[in-house]
This record gives sequence, C-alpha cells and structure tokens, in this order.
Amino acid sequence: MERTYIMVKPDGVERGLVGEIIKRFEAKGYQLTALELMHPTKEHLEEHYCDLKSKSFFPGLIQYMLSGPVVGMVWTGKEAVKTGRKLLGETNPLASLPGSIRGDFAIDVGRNICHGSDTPENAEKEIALWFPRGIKTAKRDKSIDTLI
Ligand code: RTP
Repeated sequence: MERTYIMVKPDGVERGLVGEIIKRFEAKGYQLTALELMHPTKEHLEEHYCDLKSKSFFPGLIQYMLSGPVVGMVWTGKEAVKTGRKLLGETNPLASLPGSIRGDFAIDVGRNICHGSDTPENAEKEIALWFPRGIKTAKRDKSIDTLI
C-alpha cells in the first residue's frame, strides 16, 4: 500500500480547514496513518523545500510556513500520492477546479492551504523527515477495504 505525506499549512490551520481536509481523504477511502500538530524550525522547512532553494519565492515560502503551526499527516492506500494531489488541486489555486481543496478554498499560490508529496519516493523521504520516530501502522480490517 502506498503512503503519502499531506500537510495542512499555517493558513489552512488558522482558517480551521484541518477537519475539512481530513474529511475529504477519509471519504475518498484513504487510511489516516499518522497525524501531528507541529511547529517546524526554519532549518526543518529549508530541508523539506530544499529543491526550491534557488527560487525567488523561497524566502517568502519559508516565512509563510513559519507563520504558525502545521498539521502533518500520513495517508495510506492505493495510489495515495497521485490521488492525494488530485484531492488537493493544482499548486496555483486559480488553476484548481472547484471540488478540489485548493479549488474550493484558496485563490493565492502563496497561501494554498496544503502540501502533498509529488512522488512515492519523495513521500517516503518526507515521512522520514516529519515523523523521524517512525509510525506504528495498525492493520486495517480487510472487510473495510471491500466496502470502498
Ligand atoms: P507543495 O510542495 O506545497 O505541495 O506544492 P507543489 O509541489 O504543488 O509546488 P512546488 O512547486 O513544490 O512549490 C511549493 C510551494 O511553494 C509555494 N509557491 N509559491 N510563484 C510563487 O510564488 C510560488 N510558487 C510556489 C506554494 O506554497 C507551493 O505550494
């Protein structure tokens, strides 16, 4: 089963959208595998976004991500990475269709509510970065999967 790292960014937490985001992943059929409210350091965020270091928006991105707590989550299930990003919508909320989280709740790329891993390899790296003590995965009752 594939895992993805989904993070509610500070604007999503401040606007009270954590429950809405969890609801959408649960309704789709994904299993919540880990969840934590965190106050990441600048260094931690620079590591998470290390691929974007050369971008002009990088300092603003880090400042935005430091503006409040984030909620880190791991979701598990079939094609969790690709489908997780579909549930979130496009990076630029204005390009996101209504029905996606960013399409329904955001208009600004610099305040786009949530993060989702872009590949299964990056998902595992991000899960290791954000949940360094590891995750205990409860075995899910097989009868639930047949209902989804
Ligand atoms: P994320 O990692 O947050 O899920 O976003 P993503 O893969 O869809 O997009 P990425 O290119 O990795 O950008 C990471 C975050 O940087 C902010 N951003 N600002 N032009 C801009 O001002 C700009 N472009 C990107 C967004 O918060 C984006 O989610």
